[in-house]
Amino acid sequence: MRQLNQQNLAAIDTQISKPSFDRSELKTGIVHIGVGGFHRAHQAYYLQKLTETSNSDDWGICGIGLREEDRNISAILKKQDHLYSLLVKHPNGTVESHIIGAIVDYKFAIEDVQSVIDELAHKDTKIVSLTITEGGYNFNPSTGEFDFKNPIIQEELRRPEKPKSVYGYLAAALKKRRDNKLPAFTILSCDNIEHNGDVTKKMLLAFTQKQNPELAKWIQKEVKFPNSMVDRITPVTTTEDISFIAEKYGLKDEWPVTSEPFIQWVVEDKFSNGRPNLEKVGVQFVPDVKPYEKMKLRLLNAGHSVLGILGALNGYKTINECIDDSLFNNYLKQFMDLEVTPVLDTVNGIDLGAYKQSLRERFANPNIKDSVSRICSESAAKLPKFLIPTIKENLVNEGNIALGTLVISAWCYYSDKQTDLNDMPLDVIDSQKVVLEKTAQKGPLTFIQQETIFGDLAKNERFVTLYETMVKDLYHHRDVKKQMGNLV
Ligand code: CS2
Repeated sequence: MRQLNQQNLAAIDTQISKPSFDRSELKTGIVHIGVGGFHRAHQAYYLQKLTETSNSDDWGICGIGLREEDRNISAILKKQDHLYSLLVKHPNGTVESHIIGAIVDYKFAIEDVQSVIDELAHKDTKIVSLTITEGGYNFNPSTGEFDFKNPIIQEELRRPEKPKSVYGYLAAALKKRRDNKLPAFTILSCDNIEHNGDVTKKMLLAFTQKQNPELAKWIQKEVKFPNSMVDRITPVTTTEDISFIAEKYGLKDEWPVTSEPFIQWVVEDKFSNGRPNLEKVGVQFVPDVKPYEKMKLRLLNAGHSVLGILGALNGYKTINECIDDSLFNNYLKQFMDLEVTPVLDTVNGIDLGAYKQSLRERFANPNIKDSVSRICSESAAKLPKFLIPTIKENLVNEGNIALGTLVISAWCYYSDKQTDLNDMPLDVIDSQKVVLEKTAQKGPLTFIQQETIFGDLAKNERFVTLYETMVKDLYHHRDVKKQMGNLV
């Protein structure tokens, strides 16, 4: 068996596609913070395709890890010369395999603060992109304001030369660029947040206004923050994926990534310092990405949460298992049609009916086996972006809220018991797990009174009455399918 690395690349099985460009020539035009499965299956894949089809060597990627959890990733990527395999799994069982070489360097910030700042401040760095998760932006979801109470932020305000958070690093690097008279980079958020670029801008400005008001003025003037909508379902890598690559290609890859065939990236065309010609490989550049973002987050991501949370209580382990159940499939369809569609704006050139249908087909891909536990993970950060706003908008419009409300009721049970309805333990992954459990145990009303998640939803009589009835029924009869069946 061959270790995946640059030296062995030439000798590797020809059935797996390999980067056709000279990686040693690639400059790191993009520095990416938060290299996980999604970035590797999405942005890095697009950049590989671009570098293969164009003559440009300006757009290699340097990955950055800011968290302790990134230590292991850093070691594996280093061992593999930042190469990894991407397995694209089609619904008919076909697997397309690629070795991706678009990431050419990686820096683990905890070990080397200065080299991360230097990389960001390097003249070749034109774009800093982010996948730091929905919960990573340090704002209070109910007020939308920057959270200055975070002790890490407090520390960074006192000691700007010792950054820890994404904002600390961006500020330190932008300061260095300004002082060295280099142009600012673009900050490109690729997280599932509506108006992700605007949010990043607002947060970085709030932070720098406190830390260094002169710098904040420069950032305001020089840095562009395009909004973007990203899409590709990327399940958690499993040991089976690692064995598949070992058996099929004789390759030792400790951190492959798998994905569905579908891929989409819609970006606002406003960049501070140039951009790759990604339109050549299918990226859409548009003047305003907001309608695309809202459509995707409220249908796909919320749809995932609907299936995941209800499915978890019902004992399902994968998303395709959920959607194969006709009740779940129908429930999701009704949720999309009756509760989400009325709050969406029309998106030019998109047939919403076909889009919704395609989502249900993508969820049904039997080879993806996307786990319910991944979908339910970090729900405290996801639901305020994916689902709760839809309920709130429907309350204002006097629209339908029942299908979404049952999901909130189920989430209360899930957080409280951490078991399915047959008392089988669930793998709850949430940085707010302890708080969620405590508040749910104090009672379902206390659960929805968590303002950082629900805002003032617990003050809405129509919502509270329905929610309390549903929770009572769920705790008493423990039959979520019956409740779902009554609603569709
Ligand atoms: C998922 C997303 O995090 C989630 O719960 O909905 O990771 C989803 O798979 C991607 O956004 C697809 O583009």
